[in-house]
Formats: sequence, C-alpha cells, structure tokens
Amino acid sequence: MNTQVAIIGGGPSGLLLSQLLNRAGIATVILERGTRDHVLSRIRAGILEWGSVEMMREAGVGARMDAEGFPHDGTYITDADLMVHIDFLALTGKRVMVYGQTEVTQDLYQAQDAMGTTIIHGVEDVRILDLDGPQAAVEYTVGGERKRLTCAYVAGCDGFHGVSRKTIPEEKRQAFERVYPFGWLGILSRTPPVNDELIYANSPHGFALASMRNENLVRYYVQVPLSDTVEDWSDERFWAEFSRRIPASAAARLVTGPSIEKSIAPLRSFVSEPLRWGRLFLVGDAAHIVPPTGAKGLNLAFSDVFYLHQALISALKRGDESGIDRYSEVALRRIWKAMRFSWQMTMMLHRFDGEDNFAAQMRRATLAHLAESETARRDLAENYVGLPF
Ligand code: RFL
Ligand code: PHB
Repeated sequence: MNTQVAIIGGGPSGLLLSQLLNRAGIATVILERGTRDHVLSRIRAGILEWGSVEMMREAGVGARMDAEGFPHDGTYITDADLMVHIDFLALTGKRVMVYGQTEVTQDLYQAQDAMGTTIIHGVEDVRILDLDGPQAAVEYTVGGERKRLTCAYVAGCDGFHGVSRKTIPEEKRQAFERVYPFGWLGILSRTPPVNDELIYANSPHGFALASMRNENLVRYYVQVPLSDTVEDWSDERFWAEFSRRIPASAAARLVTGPSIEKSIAPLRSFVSEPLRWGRLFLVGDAAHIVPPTGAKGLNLAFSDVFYLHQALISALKRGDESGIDRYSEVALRRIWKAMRFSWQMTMMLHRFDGEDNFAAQMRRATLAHLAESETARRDLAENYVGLPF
C-alpha cells in the first residue's frame, strides 16, 4: 500500500491532521493501536483555546462544537476564600470553549468516515523505516499479518508512549523533563457544576479544580500523592476532600453524587527536540507533555497540527519544502511558551510534600498580586486563552 502521509496514532492530533490534509486533497492512512472505542472513552482534555475552536471549524468539524460547546469568558483562581476572577474577554478580547476531548475525537472520526479515509485499528509492532531515502515506509502487524505502507512523509501522532519519538536515534534527540511529585485524581459525575466558570483552587490541603462538560456533568480533580491509587479514594472521601479545598462559598453550593469515572494522572513537563527527523515529524504528546494545570496539552497538539498541515500541503502540492524545514523550530517556539505557563500555573497552585513555609507564602503572594494587579491578570489570561499561532 502507498499513501502520501502515514499517520501513526488516531488520537486528536492524528485525526485532525488527517482531516485537514484530506480536505486539501492529500491522501493519508492512520495506523492506530487501540480500538475506536478505546480512543473515544479516554476522558482527558476539556478546554479548547479559540485557535483550536477555529481549527475545528476550518477542518469542517465545528458544527456540533458550536451547538453544544460552552464558551467561557473567564475563570476563577482561588486561595482559600480569596476568589480572583480572570475575565478573559475583557482582558484579551478572547474566550475559550468547554468541549471535551471525547467529543472532539468523536466528531473527527465521523468526519473521516464521511470522507472515506483509511483508518486501520489494532495495529501492532509499528516500525518506521527509510526516513532518509526518497520514500519512507511503515511496517506493522494487523490481524496477525505483517504489512508495509510506503509514503512521502510520516507524522508521529502516537502520544507519549508511542514509537515515533523513539525512532529518532537517541544521540540525535534531547529530552527536557520535570516530573512533579503528585498526580491529579479526576472524577466524572452527573451533577450540576458548582460554579458557572472553572475554579482553580489553591488551598492548605492541596490543589483542586472544578471543571465541567455540560449542565449536568462535572469533571472535578484533586491533587493526590503519587503513591495513591483510585481504590484509596471512595466517592465519599473525594467529595469531602474536594469541598474543603474550594472556597467555602462554592462548597456551600456543591451537589455531590456517584462518580461514573475515576482515574489518576501523574503530572510531568517533557519536551523532546527536534520534532523532525528526515521524513518523520513529531506532533502533540509524542513530542511534549505539559501538566494539565494550564489546559494546554490538547491545544498544543493542535498548534503543532496547524504548523505541520500547512508545511505538508506546501511540500506536497507546490514542492516548497521551506515549511517542513522550519516546522521543528517554529512549533518549538510556541511549545516552550506553553511549557513555561503550565509549569508556572502548577507551581502557583500545588502544595509540595515537605515544602518549607516560605513556599506556601510565595503561592499566597502570587495570588494576592493577581487579585490586585490587572497587568498580572492580563498576563495569565493571554496565556490561558492561547498565544497566537
Ligand atoms: P494521544 O491522545 O495520546 O493519542 C495518541 C494515539 O496514538 C495511539 N498509539 C499508537 N498507535 C499506533 N502505534 C503505536 N505504537 C501507538 N502508540 C500509541 C494511542 O492509542 C492514541 O490513540 O495524543 P495526541 O493525539 O497528541 O493528543 C494529546 C492529548 O490527548 C493530550 O495532550 C490532552 O489530553 C492533555 N490534557 C488536556 N489538554 C488540554 O488542552 N486541555 C485540558 O483541559 C487537558 N486536560 C489532559 C487534561 C490530559 C489528562 N491526562 C489524563 C493526561 C486532563 C488530563 C487528566
Ligand atoms: C478538564 O475539564 O478536564 C480540565 C479543565 C482544565 C484543566 C485541566 C482539565 O486545566
């Protein structure tokens, strides 16, 4: 089999890239390890920057998002009972959209099906070959049979644990990493949101986040030690801990109910450079991970797709390779700024085990400054709604 762009991974990055390329008349094949149900059931991101919203529209998959998503004009950052409102719209003229990653991937799969693109699920043992020759190849096993796909370019959209990044020789790539000594325990519950906008809560008991999917579905998180498992967290324990970490005025409105999903995600910052190796390009979580505190992971994956789809269209339609030559440098410039913001938000809002009393005062002073300075709030808002592409 031959195609123009082989895409490893059918998560949000791979699907959006495939969608944009096919609409420009470029053929793709997506090779996905899991089943479609597996991809669609992963409860992850919830917030789209406006640039991501516009990309969904450009890709022809904006209709349901525009009908069912919830534009948010601001968010709250709180410290015990101090609630700082960050008014995105007033400060930047932009807003964000509450629309879950599961909905994004569902819309993209549906659009890909309608276009009749090739998505092969259940692939194993993917090998990426011939990256410095005139044509690249991808070998994989599906249904017990070994297959070979040749292509002009390979897009590595296979997440943090994929094979694409590891295909670049170890001595030719450099990793930058910070692992945080805690994780986020997240629950989904069919209850009304405790607040009309998200609450990022700093507290003496650790961080909590009140997010949502719709009027009757919430996504709430609490910071937990890495040694905890979901079995340590009954629903009762979760609700008690969550309600003492958010401001008392919000806790008084909290509606609790059974959780319908519960999982723990460790927090890490990670970047692997470069993003290009011959005919291979890394995209999204395959190349970088941010802690979820700034809601940047999916959005950063989409900005990589933005740069790469334009570069691939120029190369394949017009023979102009300047975009693919610059892809790594251009994408990394934005990636590092989102890394900085996610790291800063994480440091501002989490309690570190064994920290000294100075650290807690620094967090409190940062929040107090945010409450008093419009300049500080605008800086946060500008980063949260998304830096320009
Ligand atoms: P994904 O989603 O990991 O998809 C990769 C796909 O590749 C497949 N795969 C392979 N396929 C073939 N061969 C192989 N060898 C393969 N290895 C892997 C996998 O099965 C999978 O389908 O990466 P992608 O597409 O780059 O998308 C990235 C986003 O999923 C991620 O950045 C976000 O979910 C991060 N994130 C958030 N991002 C935001 O922008 N806003 C948020 O509010 C937000 N909240 C979150 C988050 C991530 C979280 N967790 C669990 C890490 C909240 C959480 C709790
Ligand atoms: C979510 O809704 O899952 C969510 C929202 C904001 C974040 C992280 C996760 O910063």
